[in-house]
Amino acid sequence: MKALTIQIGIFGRTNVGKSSLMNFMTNQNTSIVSEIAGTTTDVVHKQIELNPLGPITLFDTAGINDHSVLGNVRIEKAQNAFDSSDIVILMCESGKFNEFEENIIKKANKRKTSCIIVVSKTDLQLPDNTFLGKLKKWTKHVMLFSSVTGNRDDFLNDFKKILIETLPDNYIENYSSLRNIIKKGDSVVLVMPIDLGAPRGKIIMPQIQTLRHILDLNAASYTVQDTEYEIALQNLKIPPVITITDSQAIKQVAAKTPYNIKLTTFSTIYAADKSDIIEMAKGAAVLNSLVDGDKVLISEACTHHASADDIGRVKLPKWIREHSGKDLKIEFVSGQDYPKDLASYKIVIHCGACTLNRKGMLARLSKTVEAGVAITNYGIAMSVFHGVIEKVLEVFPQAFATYKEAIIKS
Ligand SMILES: Nc1nc2c(ncn2[C@@H]2O[C@H](COP(=O)(O)OP(=O)(O)OP(=O)(O)O)[C@@H](O)[C@H]2O)c(=O)[nH]1
Ligand code: SF4
Ligand SMILES: [Mg+2]
Repeated sequence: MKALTIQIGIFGRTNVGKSSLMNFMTNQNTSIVSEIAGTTTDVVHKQIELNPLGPITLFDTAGINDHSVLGNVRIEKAQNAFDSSDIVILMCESGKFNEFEENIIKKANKRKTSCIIVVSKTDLQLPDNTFLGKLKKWTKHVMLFSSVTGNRDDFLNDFKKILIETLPDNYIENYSSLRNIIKKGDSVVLVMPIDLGAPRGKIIMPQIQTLRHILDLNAASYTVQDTEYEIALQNLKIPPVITITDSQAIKQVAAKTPYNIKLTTFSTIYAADKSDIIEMAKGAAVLNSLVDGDKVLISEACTHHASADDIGRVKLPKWIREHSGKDLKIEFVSGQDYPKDLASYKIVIHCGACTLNRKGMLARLSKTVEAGVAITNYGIAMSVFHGVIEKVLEVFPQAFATYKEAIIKS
């Protein structure tokens, strides 16, 4: 399991603060911290869920500058941790970056492993510009850290941004949120209506990807149109663990789904796999508190030809006006260019972004959130408008809790 996660090793001199960083990031006292150099003698690892990237494994290692303190076996273990790291965190203190640190970066470069330099103990001494300039020559990813005065959320948010930029595409692309929902041997019903909006002779991307992830998980899927949904439920000897439906049919499907069967939509799964379901759920809550004059941006990642009952151009504006009962200013944008100035919008409702890769969608999401604007996607918004959002989010407990919390606050 560990091998399937992103592996990040923390390296640096003894006493630089590696174990403190590990504990700070995991929010647990996983590693022993002490002022005695050479405290960590073995590799300590701990997994954390770093949404939206999924699980990452952090390794805290022994400082490998003082060979007399460590036996060869331990040096070898730290070396193995280095070899299996997808990303290397190199810690140093302000003003102390010499041959030892340079060798670690050189080794990482040789393996084409990205390196993030974390300057530690900044409460004691902040690095000056000359020192920072020196570090930037080695990597553009330099972070400042203090285990005493640092804020965990801020640090992890900055860290996530660097990971998204740094990690090879295949780490970012193949994330499947379904692995937390179904297991080997489970049954899943997929509802895919073939309506006017469905492309001729094809199955759309979010559905194909979900199907593929179900196969990868060795679960069984049963695919029907909404008109055959009840037959599917009757035919299965054991009820499915979950029904996943196209958002367009969510209302009818929800009405026919017994309470013991979980229910979600392809768009919700797509949001979890391709962007950040927690942020999208938080954004969805804003749809319940819009006021007159609020600006809504409907954003599509491609310029497809809009049909007469197009979801983005026709249905969503109608539903959002009906749901809010407010006088809203609704604008549209489509294609490669995402607006630079987002601050005037209250919320962005984004399409599924099937033409963007995960990095691309995450970049749009972080730009929006940084501008202080809410974001959600078409399918999640539709679940809000049809009154089924809580059922649909139940399979994503953190997103569900965030949605509820945001509703209470608004
Ligand atoms: N003031 C201050 N002290 C720190 C900070 N981080 C770590 N320390 C202290 O520095 C000492 C070493 O910290 P550790 O986290 O054990 O360092 P390490 O790199 O894991 O050390 P070894 O396992 O011995 O290689 C401890 O006394 C910590 O309390 C920091 O951000 N600020
Ligand atoms: S990029 Fe967006 S608008 Fe274009 S087809 Fe995919 S989901 Fe639809
Ligand atoms: Mg340590």
